[in-house]
Amino acid sequence: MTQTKKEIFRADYQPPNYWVRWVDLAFLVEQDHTLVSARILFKRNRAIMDNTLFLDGQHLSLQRLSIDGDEVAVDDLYLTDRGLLLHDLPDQFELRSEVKIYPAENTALEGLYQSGEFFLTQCEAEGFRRITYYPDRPDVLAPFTVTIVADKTRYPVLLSNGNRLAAGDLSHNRHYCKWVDPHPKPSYLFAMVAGDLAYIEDQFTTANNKQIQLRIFTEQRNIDACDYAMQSLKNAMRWDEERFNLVYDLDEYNIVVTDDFNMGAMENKGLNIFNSKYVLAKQNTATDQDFIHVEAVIGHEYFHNWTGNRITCRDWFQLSLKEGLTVFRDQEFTSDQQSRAVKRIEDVRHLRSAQFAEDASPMSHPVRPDSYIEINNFYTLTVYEKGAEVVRMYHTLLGETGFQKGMDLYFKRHDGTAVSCDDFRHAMADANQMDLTQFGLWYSQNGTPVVTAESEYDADEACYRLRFEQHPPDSYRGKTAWQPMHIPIKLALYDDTGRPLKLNRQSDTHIVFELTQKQQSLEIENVSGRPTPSLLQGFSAPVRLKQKLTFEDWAFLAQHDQDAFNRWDAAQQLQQNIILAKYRALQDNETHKTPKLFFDSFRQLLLNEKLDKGLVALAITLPTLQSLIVNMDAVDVAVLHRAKEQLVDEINQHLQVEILSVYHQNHTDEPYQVSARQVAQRSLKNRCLWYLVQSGNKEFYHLCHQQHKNADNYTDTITALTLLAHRQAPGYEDLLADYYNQWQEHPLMINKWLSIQATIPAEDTLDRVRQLMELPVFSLKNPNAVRAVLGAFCAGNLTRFHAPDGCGYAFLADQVLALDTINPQIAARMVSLLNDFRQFHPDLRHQMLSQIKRIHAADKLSANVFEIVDRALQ
Ligand code: 0A1
Ligand code: ZN
Repeated sequence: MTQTKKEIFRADYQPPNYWVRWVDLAFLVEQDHTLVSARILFKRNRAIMDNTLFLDGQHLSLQRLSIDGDEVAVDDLYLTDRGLLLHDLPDQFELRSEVKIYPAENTALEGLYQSGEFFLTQCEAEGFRRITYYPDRPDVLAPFTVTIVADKTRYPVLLSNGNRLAAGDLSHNRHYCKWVDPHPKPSYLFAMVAGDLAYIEDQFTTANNKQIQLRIFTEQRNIDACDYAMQSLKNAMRWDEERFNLVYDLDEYNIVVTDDFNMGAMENKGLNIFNSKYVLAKQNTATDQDFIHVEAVIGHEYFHNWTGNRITCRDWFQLSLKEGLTVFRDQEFTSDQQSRAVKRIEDVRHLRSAQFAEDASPMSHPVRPDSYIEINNFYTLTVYEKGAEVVRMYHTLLGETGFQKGMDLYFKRHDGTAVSCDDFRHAMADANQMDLTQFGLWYSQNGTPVVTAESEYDADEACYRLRFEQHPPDSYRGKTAWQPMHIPIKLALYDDTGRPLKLNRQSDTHIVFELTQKQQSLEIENVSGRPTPSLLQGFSAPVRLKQKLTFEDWAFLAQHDQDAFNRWDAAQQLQQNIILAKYRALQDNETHKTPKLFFDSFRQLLLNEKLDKGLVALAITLPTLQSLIVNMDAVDVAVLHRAKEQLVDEINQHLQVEILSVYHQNHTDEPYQVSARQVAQRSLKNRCLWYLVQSGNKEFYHLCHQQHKNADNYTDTITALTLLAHRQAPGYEDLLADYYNQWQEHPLMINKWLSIQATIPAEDTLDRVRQLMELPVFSLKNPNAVRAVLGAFCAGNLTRFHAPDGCGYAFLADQVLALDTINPQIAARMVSLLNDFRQFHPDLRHQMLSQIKRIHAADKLSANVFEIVDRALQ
């Protein structure tokens, strides 16, 4: 093991010794290398009496360097593989440097790298140091001017941040482009692109009547798949004006699309770079979910322009300042465009299965972490998704008006600067004259708090009392004792006819109870019969709520709750209870009989025509194995899978007629649209098809083949193909072969084909996966392909990944070690798939741990992978 990076602590934050006044960069792009010339004006930070300056720099070949025109011999510099130390510096000086870099050799996809035939950059979090020597930290903000020079034939498109100022021809078939970004920004928001890219364009007129030029650049072969993304961009720009009063601030907005990207997309000022997965979408190549994700990610990156770019992070510990807030904003955008209920349920489903798992794992960390070795390991569900829940709680506590007042004050105070999560909290508090001191614990205490609720009804007094208690999470690992948090609990009470009770003098039928103490009670008077409580409506806080409701109570809520989220959740609780009961019975060699009430409740939801069909589809979707495992100990995955299958069989036995009829009712031949109504209808129909095919009945295989053949849209085709392949129904291999022949030149489409096969729940799937990885369409260098095969197998095929002989774990470890030499960021993401080892049966857990140990002991591990496995072993 070689670990070259040390642990960095939030408490050690120091402002920089020098600020940067401006940056002027010039890129001379050649095929095999790029020459980067930098002119940077530094000015000493008067608050600090230190005239040394450390400039980050990695994988740079320094050609020359001068200070105020005086050349410094490279041999005289304090130069290491992490950067350059300058000392005895004047108060203000101009640094000039020239470095050579080799983008085609950069497989880590950080800094300047090659994708296909073009070059592009990724600088967040610390990629800029692979481009030039610079104080590569988010609190150093400067305006940038960038000139790019390149061969005109090979690289006709030259882009950078801001507005294009000039362009023209040069000798030797070269040309140049000069870009100016007037908004001071940290280096992580820098971007540049050079290549032969096609584009589509459009305009947007802002609320203050400015015309913005919008362009999406992509390789020619994808140019017909960008229209939906363009429309999404315009929707996002309008929405941010209307809901947040935020208007775009440059003359142009450019997006570049690449197949080679470590994450989803990047919000570089005025020049977003997108993973092709979140831009390219056409009716015959994208599912409804793909379209919705495109709109959400386009929105997310656009919203960063104000929450992230105009106001950025003081240091990387504050990452959730921009990410939590921007995820909250993109969630609201999707909720306003699509179905709010469905969006909330999907987000919480993801949070409770994946973020709760992270928060119970060795990687558990607060929303604002206290330390890290490799910051790229902290682009986590906790920082993003739990961070968004924290922002949502301000919204729940303050209401839309109060929240917007807080946002206004935040921009008024901090526009153009780099700030902390505390600054955001203070703006929210001050704008609303509210004390949010205790609320700050959401940023500092890790783990998922547990809230228990007990109720008491006093018929004589007509009084109903709810007693709440909050408990520290098992995984809490702060240095000080855990403190009770400020937890908003939105709730309602229903009488036995399903009508909500009036809860206060204002006759509100729901209230937000603020749980701030360890134990706290709420009393409601004039309650004429024992009500059924609906607690934590809309999932008003990211906690594990434990309440003693009966099977009948859950069924009642599944039928009556007016809060769509809690209605879905009640249905889930019923399903979860049954699956767990079957799991225990299987372990004890007993049989479990599902109560009739369950099927009645299921039928009511399935056939309820008044409900949003998207909600019905979710309510009849059984919990995933992953979401069950988070709430269990010593899990035997194979038995859990069998328990779930038993329930599916019983549902089919009792309700197949109804399921088939709902399928047919929702199988229309309307022309395809990505409208909320049609998306909901397809999701319900395809969930019904899932049940039908699970029965193994040939008639339904036929139905599935019919849908596959006749569909006019990709959602219906790929669903049918997936169902047939996962059941290994007759003919599925031919369908897969046809698919490959049709789409082998299209990486996104092939990735779906790879994922379908990696998630077949069959004994020989690991062999299949190994074969798939030999195909020319697969490469460990491509993160999307790695996620499509490895990610899908390990996270989406739990029975095979957790095969009792441990072959799944050994396979993952082999791949992680191979990947680590290519792309440490992706290797670290993949090794994290072993992080939940504590949840499993000792036979599985020990094998998972032995693979973690094997990786830990390997030579030359990246800091990225080292940090994950080292934490797991602590
Ligand atoms: N800020 C981006 C996510 C992102 C983070 C790191 C990256 O490279 C290591 C790339 C993108 C977002 O939130 O969309
Ligand atoms: Zn983001």
